[in-house]
Amino acid sequence: MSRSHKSRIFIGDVHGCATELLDLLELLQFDPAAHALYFVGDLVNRGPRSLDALRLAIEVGADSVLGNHDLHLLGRAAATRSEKELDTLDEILRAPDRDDLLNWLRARPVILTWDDLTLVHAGLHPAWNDLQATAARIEAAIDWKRDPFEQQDLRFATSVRHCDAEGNRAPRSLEGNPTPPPPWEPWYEWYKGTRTVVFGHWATRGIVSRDRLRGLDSGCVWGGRLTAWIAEQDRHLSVPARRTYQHADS
Ligand SMILES: [Mn+2]
Repeated sequence: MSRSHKSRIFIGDVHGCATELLDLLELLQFDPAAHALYFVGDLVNRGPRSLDALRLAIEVGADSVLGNHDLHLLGRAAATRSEKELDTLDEILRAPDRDDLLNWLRARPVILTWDDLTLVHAGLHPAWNDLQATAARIEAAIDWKRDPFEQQDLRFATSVRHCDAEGNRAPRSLEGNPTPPPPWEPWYEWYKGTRTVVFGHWATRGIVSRDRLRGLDSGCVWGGRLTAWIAEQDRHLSVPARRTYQHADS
């Protein structure tokens, strides 16, 4: 079976929930000969088994776009970012296969596009029309010797929630507000593209199933669910979190 005939399966934010990832792959009857597997990013951090989640993604031949927590891990490894209170990244940073794992993660794209779909961790800027060119530009500009969040487009793609029509981000003071006042709207309200955007990053919003939008972060690490979307069938499958691993949101 050629790659183009495989069903594409997208999995939401794993955040180190490797046990639930195994549960979900079993429920999906995941078969690498029949399925192409993609993660929306944030494979690691906050949850209990980030090392296993990362190793598993690589072992099963999956691909992923970079999420803000993946970038934070790479920043910590490069000492361009410092430890945060809720980080659960030490087991990766101390692993014997650390370099292989980090090299794999560092090589992941920021945006992946097909004729019909786009995969990005958080969201797309209203001014990004040619997504392939935008992705190439962002990826070419990454300098791993600097804090990745200093690069504004990279930061946008991996962390936006609300923005205005010009793509200006809502101020930090409004980050926790689910319905901030105008002009702030969820980034996807400004999306004019034709491809369906598959994304994660927004556990408090949860599953988004609207025209040209498939948001897959159902908050597994917060005690919610881990969700997969099978593109070829337009079908969701999910498994419950075995427990609540984190209580704060971010
Ligand atoms: Mn995220």
